[in-house]
Amino acid sequence: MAVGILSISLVLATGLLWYVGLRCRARATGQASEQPVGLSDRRQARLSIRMSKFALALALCSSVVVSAADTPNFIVIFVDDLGYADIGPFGSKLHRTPNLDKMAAEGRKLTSFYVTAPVCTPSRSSLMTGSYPRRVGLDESEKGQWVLFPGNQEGLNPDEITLAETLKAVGYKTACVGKWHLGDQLPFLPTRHGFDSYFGIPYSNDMGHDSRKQPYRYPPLPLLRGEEVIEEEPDQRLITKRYTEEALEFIEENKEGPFFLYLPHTMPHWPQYSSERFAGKSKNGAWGDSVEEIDWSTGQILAKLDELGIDDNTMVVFTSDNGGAVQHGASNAPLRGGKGTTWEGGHRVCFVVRWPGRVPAGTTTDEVAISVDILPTFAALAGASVPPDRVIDGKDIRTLLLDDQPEPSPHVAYYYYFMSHLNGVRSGRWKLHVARKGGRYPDYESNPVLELYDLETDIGEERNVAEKFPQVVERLQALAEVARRDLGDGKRAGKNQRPPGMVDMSVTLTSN
Ligand SMILES: [Ca+2]
Repeated sequence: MAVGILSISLVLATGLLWYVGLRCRARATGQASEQPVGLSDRRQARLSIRMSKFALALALCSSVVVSAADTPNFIVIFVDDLGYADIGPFGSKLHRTPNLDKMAAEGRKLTSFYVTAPVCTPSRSSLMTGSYPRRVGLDESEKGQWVLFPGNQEGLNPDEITLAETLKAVGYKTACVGKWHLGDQLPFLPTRHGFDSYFGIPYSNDMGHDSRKQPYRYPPLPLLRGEEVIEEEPDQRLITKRYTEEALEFIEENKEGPFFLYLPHTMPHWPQYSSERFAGKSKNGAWGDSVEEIDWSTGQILAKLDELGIDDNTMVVFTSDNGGAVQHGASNAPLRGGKGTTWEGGHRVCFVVRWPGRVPAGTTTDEVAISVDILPTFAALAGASVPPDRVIDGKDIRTLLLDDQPEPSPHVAYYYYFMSHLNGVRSGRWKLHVARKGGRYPDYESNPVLELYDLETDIGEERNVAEKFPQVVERLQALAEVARRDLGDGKRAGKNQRPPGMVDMSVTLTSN
């Protein structure tokens, strides 16, 4: 009853604030969303949507209509650079992953699950916002880099409504343990984006001293608790173990639920490390060792849920932030390419979901799903609302996760972007490559290509059938044009882009 009254009053308050927020925004920016996004526009837009974000937060609060007993806990294990075929359920014979084998046997595999970029930062921006990287301005950094580096001015815009904020608004406790990589300036840290707590190395583990020759390109690698650097150059051999301990502690403390635990592992991104129990034990060098330790970690988490009796009320997702780094030991078989490419091996990742009694055990679906879908799907399960004042790309895919006979994918098209460039589009069984990156950083540009592959009969993208199916090419080219108009392509601005967060002056978290 109390919740009901609270909801009604919040709805009324929200209506008023919502109106005020929209008025403020309209006054400050006019038709800002129709304009190309420049730096000064970015600052202006940032100011202008602050009010509407406040109203939104209240709007999300007001949707508390599902009682806590009905709402599941969520755990997302987001592994760094893990290959499609690096785990048993996706065909690895090299790595021993008994816990993931069991998880898949008790849950469902999605074999056409896509992230939105073949590298860290842009991919992570989509998981948090339900939007393509170009929509939220994190397709490439302000310096034209493919991910953010220590001390960049850019980060995830504080005005974005994240997955954590969406769930927090309906009473979830939230924690981020691991690699954030959406900006290292104060306004961009996890604790400013809806997470009650944070513990981890905030960006890639090669962006420190450990793996670089002198003179060092980056300051010492920081380990953060909350917003404080608690260690410099932490012993990376222990990082998976420490993340796991933090995760278990958070689960234990919040067993009454509901909670959202986001666990983006630092490993097996180069340079790989693992603790003594795993180091040198796999058949695939340091890569295999760290993958097997992540399997162990996942087993610890599942065992904890069982021990606490919250197994049936917790959805666990295990996936990767981008395709496997083959040069370091990953396998993306049978997919072509890997990390940093727009072949399937760069964008399609392994995905296992488990929720006993809700996700049908031991099943697989090949329907297309995208990392942007996590936000609206979790929101639907939690009784939360997706941000109504902006375009997001994600769809509610509860059917793909929970139904015995899932409905077809809600996505007419999936877009392969490399940094700012549209490189391809998938629709149904067909994938059209329209461009491919050339050169090396900092001169990445995409060169036009026209190649059509039938992913149903040619998952390895070996036979270009563009000449044989001109009408399919034409249909997919039209879909590519839809993306260019909406999200932009290269220097061409899209009409529905939002600015990234920017600070005027940046500092690094540690100094040499
Ligand atoms: Ca990555």
